[in-house]
Amino acid sequence: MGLSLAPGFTYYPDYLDRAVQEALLDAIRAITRAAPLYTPRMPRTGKPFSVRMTNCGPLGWVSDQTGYRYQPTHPETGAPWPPLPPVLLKAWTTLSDFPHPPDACLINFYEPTAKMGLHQDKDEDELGAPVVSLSLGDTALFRYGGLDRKDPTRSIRLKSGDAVVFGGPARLAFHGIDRLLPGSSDLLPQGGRLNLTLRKVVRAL
Ligand code: MD6
Ligand code: FE
Repeated sequence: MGLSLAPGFTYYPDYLDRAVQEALLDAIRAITRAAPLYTPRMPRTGKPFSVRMTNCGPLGWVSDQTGYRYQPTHPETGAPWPPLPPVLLKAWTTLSDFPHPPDACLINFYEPTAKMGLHQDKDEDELGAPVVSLSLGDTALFRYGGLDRKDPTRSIRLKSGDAVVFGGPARLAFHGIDRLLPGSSDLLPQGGRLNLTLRKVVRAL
């Protein structure tokens, strides 16, 4: 039972209970052992992101000096991404209302000072599917606006266990993370935040 914050944008506070958050964290630890977090770089400038990333699923989103893209292998190890764990497939089935499984789950790790600039998720060919986002660890200030970068924005706090879904008219809305609230969760022993975004990349319809 979610709260509609804008057309196509639904917020599910406390979607994952503590036991499921811990199980998901264990699954992410196994994923990062096989596919280590790496530091992506901005296209053209090569400036490093403050967030580290990895992926699971058949495809993963990567960024380097040559651009943004989805690819089937880790950019540093060359290995295929690990499979999507059942807990993520279940969240997608329940939240997406889309009749095909996701192709990709991008895993973002935020140190206490990391942030993510305002952006659109538009590297997917299947824009009929929503993006399903799950948060673990420290609370983050999540900013969202409209389809134009200059549209007015609002902010919500995404805390550990919260889910948000960006679909329909919100699928290409601008959004970003302004900052974390350090010390707001004890899920991650060293603090910080994990965000997982599930996507259908390849056209299904
Ligand atoms: C984050 N989230 O929460 C970044 N993208 O750390 C995203 O960039 C995002 O939460 C698309 C849909 C939902 C999201
Ligand atoms: Fe995004």
